[in-house]
Amino acid sequence: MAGRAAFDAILRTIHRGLPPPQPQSLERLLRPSLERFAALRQKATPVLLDGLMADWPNRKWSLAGLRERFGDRLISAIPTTNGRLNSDIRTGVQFEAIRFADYVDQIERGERPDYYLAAPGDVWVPELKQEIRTPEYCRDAPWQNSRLWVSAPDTSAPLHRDVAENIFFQLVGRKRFFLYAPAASPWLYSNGFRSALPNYTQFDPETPDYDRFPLSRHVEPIEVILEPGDAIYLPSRWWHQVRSLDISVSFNFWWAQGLLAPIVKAAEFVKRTRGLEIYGLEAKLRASGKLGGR
Ligand SMILES: O=C(O)CCC(=O)C(=O)O
Repeated sequence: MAGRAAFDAILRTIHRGLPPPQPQSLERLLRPSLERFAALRQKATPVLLDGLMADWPNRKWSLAGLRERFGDRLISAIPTTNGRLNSDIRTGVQFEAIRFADYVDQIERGERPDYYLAAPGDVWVPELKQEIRTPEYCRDAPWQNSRLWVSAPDTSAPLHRDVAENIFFQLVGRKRFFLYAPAASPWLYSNGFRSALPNYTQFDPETPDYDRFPLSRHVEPIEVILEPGDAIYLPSRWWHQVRSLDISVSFNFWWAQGLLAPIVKAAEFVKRTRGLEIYGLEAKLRASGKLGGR
């Protein structure tokens, strides 16, 4: 048995073959205080957060408005096949630069482009960071990152997880999230430790293939639909698969603090020096003076 499968088998034995129970639905809280949020982080359970956009200067988001501002800009996007983000266990997730307006035009014509627009906020659309305020819960974290997501209906990202914590804002359209607790991992057929995507699984909760992945029958995802104006907190290492139900615009903040910060910083340093994921594309565009520009 290969490393990851053997590791997961040991974990299942420790749990006597049964996954620990996870909540059926998520709590919804109105702008919890810093102390309350610290307590939520301790519990490491996702929660819906209301009222975090109350102090944003712009709360009216539209695709047309974004095109007006960023239409000519080159923006990063991940190629998709039939709406599903391309991921490869040998090469990981690749980014390409596309023209913002071309992408939006295609979506508005009712087509599904062969891309999922996914652009780190600070580097590619820094103007948005003036309007989409970093939540106070993570403002002082020693490692932070953010991303703008724009997609056609029926675009999806496969089941994966991140070490960083996440607050995810849904700005336009709806998205469906499928969530599993970290403790469900040994039942989800994660990719091998040495693959380019060890944080992705082979199992797909939307089209479950129980002949290939029989153990996944034992774990049920939490399903939640984010409406425009909703935000969700995802603790470190929670599995998530996300599908756009409509034309969708989202913006999220990842952060790492405490023991997680050096882990995330080291992983990002390795990716940056090897030019992996977004970093290779950023280096190329920076050299030609086109990063964040036209
Ligand atoms: O919205 C999506 O499609 C993916 C979001 C995601 O993976 C994340 O915020 O970590």
